Amino acid sequence: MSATPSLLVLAAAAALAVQGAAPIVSAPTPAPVVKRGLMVGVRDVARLPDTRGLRPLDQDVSPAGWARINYVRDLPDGRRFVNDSRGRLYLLDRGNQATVYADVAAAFPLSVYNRLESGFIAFTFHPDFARNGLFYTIHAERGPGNPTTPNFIPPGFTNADVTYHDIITEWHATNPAANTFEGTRRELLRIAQVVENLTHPFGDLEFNPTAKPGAPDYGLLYTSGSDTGFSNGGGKNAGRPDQVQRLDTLLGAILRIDPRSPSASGGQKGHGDYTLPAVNKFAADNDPRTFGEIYAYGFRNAHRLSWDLTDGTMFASDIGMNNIEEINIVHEGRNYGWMKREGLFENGITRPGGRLDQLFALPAEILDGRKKDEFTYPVAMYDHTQGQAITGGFAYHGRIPALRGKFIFGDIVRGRVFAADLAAMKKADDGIPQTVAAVEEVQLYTRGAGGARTYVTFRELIEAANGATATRADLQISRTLDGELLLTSRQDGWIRMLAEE
Ligand SMILES: [Ca+2]
Ligand SMILES: [Ca+2]
Repeated sequence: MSATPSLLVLAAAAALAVQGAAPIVSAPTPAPVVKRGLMVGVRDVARLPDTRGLRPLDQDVSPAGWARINYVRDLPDGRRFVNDSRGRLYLLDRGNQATVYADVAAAFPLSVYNRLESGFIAFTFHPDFARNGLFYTIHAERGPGNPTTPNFIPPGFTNADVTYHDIITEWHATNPAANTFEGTRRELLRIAQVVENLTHPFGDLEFNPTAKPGAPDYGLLYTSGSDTGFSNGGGKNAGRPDQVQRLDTLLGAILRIDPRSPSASGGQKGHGDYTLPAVNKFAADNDPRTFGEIYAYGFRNAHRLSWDLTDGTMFASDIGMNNIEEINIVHEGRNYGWMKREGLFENGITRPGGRLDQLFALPAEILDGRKKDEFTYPVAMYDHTQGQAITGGFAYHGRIPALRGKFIFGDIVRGRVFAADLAAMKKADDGIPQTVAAVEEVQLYTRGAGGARTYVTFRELIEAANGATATRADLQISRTLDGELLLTSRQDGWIRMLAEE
C-alpha cells in the first residue's frame, strides 16, 4: 500500500509565507492530486435526446452541447428522472428511453439560459412524493421587466438594481404515479441578484435522505450556499465583501426551510411562502437580525450537498474563487469563511486595496489549532493547478470494493474524478485547519467488445461522443437509489455509471 498518510498536515502551507507577507496568487496547496492505484470501470447507461437548438443561440451557454444534464434522481418506486438545463425534466423508462415528464421551460418563459448555472438548474423530490406528489425546482429569470417582485433583495439595494431572480418552486403532481406531470405549482421563494451576469444562483435542493418520518429534519428542504455573484458576478455590484459574513441576508448561506406554506403548517412565515423550521438555530434564537432560514453560512458557491447514508454526515462542495476548491462537513450555525477565508487562507479582498484573487497565509497558531478563530475550515481540498471547480460528491458504500469508504467527487471543468478517504475526512473535522484528508485521482477505464480495458479520461469520453473537442467537461455526479454513482456532463447528454473494479 501507499505510504502516503490519508490525513495530511499541511505544515508546508504554514511555511509558505508568514502573515502579512506578499500575497499568494497560485498553487497555494503543496501536493498535486495524483493517481495512487484506484481504477474504476465506466459504462454507458443512457443518452438524453439531442436538444441542440432548443434555445436561441444567445440563450445557450454551450450551443454545441448535445444536452445539459445537471441531476439524475431515482424515486423509491424505481423510476429515474434527469434534467436537461435547457428546460426539460425527463423520465427514463426501464429501457432507458427518455420521455418528457415536465416541460419546465414552457412553465417559466422568462428563464435565462446563457450562463453555466442557468435555465432549469435543479430538482428534487419530497421524501413522501409517492403520497403527496410534491417536487421542487430551481430556475432563474431576468429581472428587468419581470412582473413578479422578489421576496428578498440584498441589503442596501432596491428593485431598480435587480438583474436576475433565483426561484424555488414547488410542483404538485395530482397523480404521483403518472409518467407525465399534471398538476399545480406554487412559488416558494424568489430572491434578487444585482450583479451583471447571472452568477451562483441557488444550485441545489436536497432533503436529508437519512431523516426518517417523525424526525426533526424529515421533510425540511436544504438549499445550496450561493453568494449570488457578489464575488465575481460582474458589474459595479460585484466584489462586495460587505454583502457576505452576515446573518441578515439569504445569500452565501445554506438555507433550511419547511416547504409547507404557513397557511398549512400554522408555523412562522419565512421570506417566501414557506415555514421557518422551529428547530433551526437562527429561528429559535428569537432574534430577527439572524434570519431563521440560515442553516450554515460563509459559502461562495456550495452548489452541491450530500449526506453519508451510514451516519448522516452532511457534506458541501464549495467552488472557490481563483485558488481553492473545498469539501466541507456542514454543522448547523457554523461560518465557513467566504469572503474572509478561501481554503486555509485569508482572502485578499479583506485587506485595503486587496483583491479576490489573492490569498494570505494564516498565522501558524490558527493553522495548528492553538488559537481558534470563528471559522470552520475544509476537510479536503485542491488548488487551481489541479482543477477549477469542484463537483458534488458522495460518501460511497456501493458495490465497487475499491471505492467503499471513500468520498467520490471530481472537477467540473477538467472532468477528473477524485477520491478521499471518508474516515480521514471525518477525522479532519477536528477544529484544526491544517489537518485535511488527502485527495487522489481515480483512473477510469472502459471495456472493449473482447473485454480488454481501455484507460480513458472523462473528457475523452465526451469528446468521442460529440465528435468534437470540448473546452469543458462539465462533469457532475449523481447517486442512484442503490448507492451507485452516475457521471453526467452538460456537454454530451450521456449518463454513465461507475461500474466495477
Ligand atoms: Ca433569528
Ligand atoms: Ca481539520
